[in-house]
Amino acid sequence: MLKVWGRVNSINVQKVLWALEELKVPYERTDAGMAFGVVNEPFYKKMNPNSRVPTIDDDGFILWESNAVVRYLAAKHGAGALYPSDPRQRADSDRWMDWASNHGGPVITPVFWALIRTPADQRNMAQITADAEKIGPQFQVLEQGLDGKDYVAGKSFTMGDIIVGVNVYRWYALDVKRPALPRVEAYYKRLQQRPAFQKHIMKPLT
Ligand SMILES: N[C@@H](CCC(=O)N[C@@H](CS)C(=O)NCC(=O)O)C(=O)O
Repeated sequence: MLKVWGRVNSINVQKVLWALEELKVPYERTDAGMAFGVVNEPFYKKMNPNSRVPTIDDDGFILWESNAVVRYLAAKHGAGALYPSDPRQRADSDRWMDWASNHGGPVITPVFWALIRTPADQRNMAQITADAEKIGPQFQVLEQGLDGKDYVAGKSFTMGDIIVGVNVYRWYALDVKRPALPRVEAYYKRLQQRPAFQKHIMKPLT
């Protein structure tokens, strides 16, 4: 059976769990990372020398880098659906995966760490407010991208929605000011209808 290493409160692990749930692929998961340790053990470093999560073992095929894992799983189990067969729709889905990892996600990370993983008495609220203000302009790009679309690559849910969706959830789950972005809000509501999103993503941030 496919094995996944990684703690469930990791955004990168969540992408993989969400994809597996959408694809209805059975798996075994082992906690690893942060308080769980494991990532610095020799057997783990042999699989993933980055000492990061997630890592998967699919019948001896070891893969890390969460977006690559989601692409692999989508290609293997979701061809023509999660992994679009039309090259342009696939490129569109891919583009939004890269956008989320290079633009949408990185502006959320400092705010997430400051509000969720920093004790209240050590938080620099002025810095958090300034950092939170950088998120809206990035998500304005998604707002434009969703014009005329239900999902990032068109009418159907694809792998790109997983990488964008985990970041959308984090932004809305953080106690920060957000500009009104009607298409992003409607998209977020659409994602919330998905049982796999409810199960793996809609959890308190820790
Ligand atoms: N680009 C990598 C990043 C992996 C990464 O940084 N994972 C974080 C968790 S989100 C991690 O392993 N942190 C250290 C830990 O959990 O011990 C990916 O997408 O898989």
